[in-house]
Amino acid sequence: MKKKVLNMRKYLTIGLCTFLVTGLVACGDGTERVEETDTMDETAMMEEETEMETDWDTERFNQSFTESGRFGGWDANDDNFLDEDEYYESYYGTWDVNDDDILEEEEWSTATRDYGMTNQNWADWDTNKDKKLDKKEFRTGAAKNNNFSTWDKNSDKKLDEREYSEGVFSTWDTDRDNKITTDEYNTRYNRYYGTGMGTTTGTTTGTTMGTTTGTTTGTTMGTTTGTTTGTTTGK
Ligand SMILES: [Ca+2]
Ligand SMILES: [Ca+2]
Ligand SMILES: [Ca+2]
Ligand SMILES: [Ca+2]
Repeated sequence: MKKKVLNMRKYLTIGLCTFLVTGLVACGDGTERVEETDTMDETAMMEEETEMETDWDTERFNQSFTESGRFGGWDANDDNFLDEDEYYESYYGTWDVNDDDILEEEEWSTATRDYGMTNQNWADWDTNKDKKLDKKEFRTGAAKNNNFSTWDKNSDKKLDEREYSEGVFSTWDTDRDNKITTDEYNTRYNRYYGTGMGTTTGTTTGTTMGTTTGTTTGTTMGTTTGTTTGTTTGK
């Protein structure tokens, strides 16, 4: 018996042209924001502090210093005294007027003058010659001028707030007449201990933000599928 089976299947599937175009174009709306804030009226900030033209004596200075709250911030262990470590830490921060944790020559130069340290030589302080003072260099240099023990009136090796304040006052009162002029006070006090009285503070902040956001997305997909299957079986 002969059986011939021809099974031919021709199966052609042509899937042609499945063509998908997805085009998505999204143009975000341009967003533009402009903010201008706080253009302060500087005339409004003008001080009327003419009554501050009197000199500063010790009492007034102490009061101002106490009100600044600086001392408590330096007293790391909260025992109401500054020991030498606390003192030098605070002193370093005081001299670092721009608060960048580096004592540059310019800051050093101004501060040594303001704190009555005459005939100082930068090279003697900056012993590793990197053009800045680290805390160790600072302490060594400052200790030679011995303000700590001079200010420590009762010689208990620590400074209370009054000793500190009077120490600063006596350092700044260079002609020893127990007065500091308003000019000297304003310049030095505000430089080292923050904003005191008789100060004009003006802040002008202008912020302009312009933001434009655009998103364009295009997707094109083209798919062509063709399948041909032929099977021949002979027996
Ligand atoms: Ca302390
Ligand atoms: Ca600095
Ligand atoms: Ca140095
Ligand atoms: Ca003391």
